[in-house]
Amino acid sequence: MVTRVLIRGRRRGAAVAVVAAFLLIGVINSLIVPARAAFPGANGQIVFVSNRDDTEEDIYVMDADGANPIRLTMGEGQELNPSWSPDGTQIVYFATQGNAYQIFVMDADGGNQIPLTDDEWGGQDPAWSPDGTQIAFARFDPDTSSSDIWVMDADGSDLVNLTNHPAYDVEPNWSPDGTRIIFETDRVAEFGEIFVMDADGGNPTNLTNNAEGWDGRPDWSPDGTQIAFHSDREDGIDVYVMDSDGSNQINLTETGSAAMAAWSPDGTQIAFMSDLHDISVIEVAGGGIDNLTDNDDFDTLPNWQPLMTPSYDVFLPVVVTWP
Ligand SMILES: [Ca+2]
Ligand SMILES: [Ca+2]
Ligand SMILES: [Ca+2]
Ligand SMILES: [Ca+2]
Repeated sequence: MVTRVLIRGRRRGAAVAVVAAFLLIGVINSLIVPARAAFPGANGQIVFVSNRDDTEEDIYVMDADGANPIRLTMGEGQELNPSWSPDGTQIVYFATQGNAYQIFVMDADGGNQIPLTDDEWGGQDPAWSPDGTQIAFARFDPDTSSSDIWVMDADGSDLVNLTNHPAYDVEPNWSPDGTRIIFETDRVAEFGEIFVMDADGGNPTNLTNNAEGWDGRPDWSPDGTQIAFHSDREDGIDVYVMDSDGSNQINLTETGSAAMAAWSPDGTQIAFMSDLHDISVIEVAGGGIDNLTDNDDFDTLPNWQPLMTPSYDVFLPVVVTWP
C-alpha cells in the first residue's frame, strides 16, 4: 500500500539543547523524527454511482463541491458501491460478471481494474479495513438465499465467513480502530437492524433495536463516536445518526427522501442520496442541504475520499551557521 505523509515543520524546546551542543563545532546536522499517520484525514473527492451516460450504473468521481465529474468505469453491467482505500489512492467496488456480482479494485483514476473475487458466490458491499490490509464484504449464497459478512485480505486471498447466520447480513463497515464491524441484518423480526460485532465475528449485538422500520447501510464516523445509517421508521426514508453504542438515534435530514449516508473524512459532514436521485451534503452539526448533482439523472452511493493529513509529531531540521 502506498502511504503518503506530508511533513510539517516546527521547532521544539528540546532542539535548543541540541543546537547548543552542535555550536561547539559550528555546524548543525539534520534531525528528523519519523512521521506518524494521523486520522481522521482531510476531505478529498466524492466517488458515486450514476447512469447519467445512459448506461447500466457506472462509477464517477467529482470534487467535494460537485465540480468536475469524471466517469471511471465503462463496464456494460452495473458497477456499484465504490469505497475508498484508507490512503485515498484506490477504490474497491462490485460489478456484474455473468450471473454474479464480483468485487474489484481500481486506482483512483479508474486504471488497473482488477477482480478480487471470482467464483459462483462472488461478493457485494466491499469496505476496506482502516489499516488497508483487509476488505469486509457481503457474500450471497444462491442455495440458501442467505448473505453473510465475510472478510478477505486486500489481495483477494484468505476468505473467512464472520457471521455464519441464516439471516440476510449485508453492508459491513469497520470501526476506525479496526476492532469492530457494523452491518445491516434482518435477523430480528424482519425489521432491518444495525448490528455490531468484533472484527473476528464475535459478540454480535443489536444497536438500533427499532421495530418501527428498516435500518440500513451503517457508516462509522471517523472519530469512532457515532454511526450514520438510513431508516424508514418515520415518513419516507431519512439519514439518522446515533452514538456508537446505539443511543441517541436522531433524524438528521428530516426530508423523507435521504439514504446511503457516508461521513466526510474530517467528520463534519455527511454525503447522501437526496430525493432518491442526487448526491447531497449536510453538516452533521445541523444546517442546510447542499445538492451536488442537481439533475434528473440517477446518482447514488456516495463515498468520500480520505486524504492523509500532516502529522504534527515531525519537525524539520534546525540549521544554525556559526559566524
Ligand atoms: Ca456500467
Ligand atoms: Ca447470514
Ligand atoms: Ca429496525
Ligand atoms: Ca441527479
